[in-house]
Amino acid sequence: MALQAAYSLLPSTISIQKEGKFNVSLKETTLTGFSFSNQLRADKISTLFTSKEQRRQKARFCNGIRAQTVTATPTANEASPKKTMRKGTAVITGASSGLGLATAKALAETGKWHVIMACRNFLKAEKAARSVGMSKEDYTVMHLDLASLESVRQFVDNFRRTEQPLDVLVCNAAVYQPTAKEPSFTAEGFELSVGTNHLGHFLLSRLLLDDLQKSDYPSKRMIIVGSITGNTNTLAGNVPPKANLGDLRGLASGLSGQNSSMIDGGEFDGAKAYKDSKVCNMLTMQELHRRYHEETGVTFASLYPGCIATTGLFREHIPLFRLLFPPFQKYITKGYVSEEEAGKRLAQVVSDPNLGKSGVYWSWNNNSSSFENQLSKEASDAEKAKKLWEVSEKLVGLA
Ligand code: LMG
Ligand code: NDP
Ligand code: PMR
Repeated sequence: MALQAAYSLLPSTISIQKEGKFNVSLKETTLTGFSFSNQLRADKISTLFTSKEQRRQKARFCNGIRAQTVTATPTANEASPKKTMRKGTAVITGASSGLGLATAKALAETGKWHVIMACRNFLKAEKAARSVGMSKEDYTVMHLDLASLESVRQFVDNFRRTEQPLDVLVCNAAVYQPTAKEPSFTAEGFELSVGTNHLGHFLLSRLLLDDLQKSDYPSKRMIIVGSITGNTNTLAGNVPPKANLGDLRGLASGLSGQNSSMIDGGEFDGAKAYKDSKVCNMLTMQELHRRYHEETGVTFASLYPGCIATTGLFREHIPLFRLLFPPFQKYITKGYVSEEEAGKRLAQVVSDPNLGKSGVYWSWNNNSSSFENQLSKEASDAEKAKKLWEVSEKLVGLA
């Protein structure tokens, strides 16, 4: 019965193998792995071109090679990655556990990055960094509580006072309240999941865009972590409750619980609020791309790193779920990835020249090769993205 119900949810892009295993999309199973030797060639070639016209030729040439290897192609506005004398500086929100911590570790290990761990719990972040073996010179912990817009502004001021450049911003932190019966609220009175995951990051990204723009780093990027569960063109996105922002009437009236704590104006549901917040994250990335990519040269991207079933995200779920969810994802859906692997994936979106295209929602196939994934109808709705932008601006005090 459960299986039948699950099958009936399948959209046309999802294939099911005979044994009853799920594959997220056909594209994932048919893509070939990407060839490292070709990439090396492309990078060698890139150093041979210097003038503007030569760079254009190089872009055409390298794009040809890349098209055979991965689906990513660098855009005209992102300068070709060249050797830089200084380390890159990446701010990662929620780097005290899970994906954020694994990404901080992966970047620090390259020796090319200094990571600003933007965390609500200073001591936890410091301990976490040490527990994964990060060296003191590779990171700085700075306080940021995304559930307070005042704290977001304070963080930006504190960061600017350090006079470090900002080369990459990773909006990663999130809360998930699957078992909450009643909504809880941020300092400014917004429902906690959307308030933290979307509104806190919305203000942070808008404020730090100026700093990113000023950076002289060859590849400046802003990444907002999305998820498959917000995309209703997938099986995972069809597990109830489904994401749906409706006409944003609840958000427009302040998400305060007076009228509604849900974006669509409906009854509170913690799992739906989280999935809605992920749709907001993916819409915001695309709106940033449309408004600012050309003008600033910043690459905007989102991603689904795979199902990291062991992270702290599920801390509020019932114990039975926490016990069964990792084996379910490992052996049944095959969507499971370790924190380490997911961290490497996000680190690629931060610094890999092949993933320099703006406006993309990245995913990985079973061979761990990246590809540009399709977002659901709602998560790619440009009208909705614009409306979300305008309503969010008002809520965070930017308009
Ligand atoms: C909502 O319910 C709540 O309303 C909301 O408040 C919030 O909590 C939200 O996302 C959180 O959940 C949605 C959810 C609740 O409902 C469903 O998912 C509907 C389907 C329920 C079906 C449950 C049966 C599971 C059977 C799995 C079959 C999948 C197909 C596999 C094909 C296999 C072929 C061989 O649901 C739950 O919360 C229930 C808890 C779900 C736990 C998920 C783990 C499933 C465990 C399945 C056993 C796996 C055992 C692992 C061992 C593998 C060894 C090989
Ligand atoms: P974790 O719970 O392990 O990490 C979330 C991080 O966010 C923690 O460091 C947490 O801090 C931080 N955080 C929560 N609230 C705030 C706040 N108010 N201010 C600042 N930081 C805060 O979960 P994951 O690593 O799994 O999640 C990371 C991202 O990955 C999220 O965006 C999630 O949506 C996304 N994702 C996760 C998937 C998964 O399967 N796990 C799949 C797809 C996407 P603290 O340590 O203090 O609690
Ligand atoms: Mg889901 C290909 C199948 C697939 C994938 C990749 C995920 C990812 N999930 C899949 C399938 C299913 N899940 C099926 C068939 C079920 C019904 C048994 C199911 C159930 C389920 C639950 C109850 N899944 C969940 C939950 C959660 O509470 C998680 C959630 O929705 O959090 C918002 C979750 C997730 N499943 C995933 C991923 C990545 C999650 C974590 C949520 C996220 O970060 O977006």
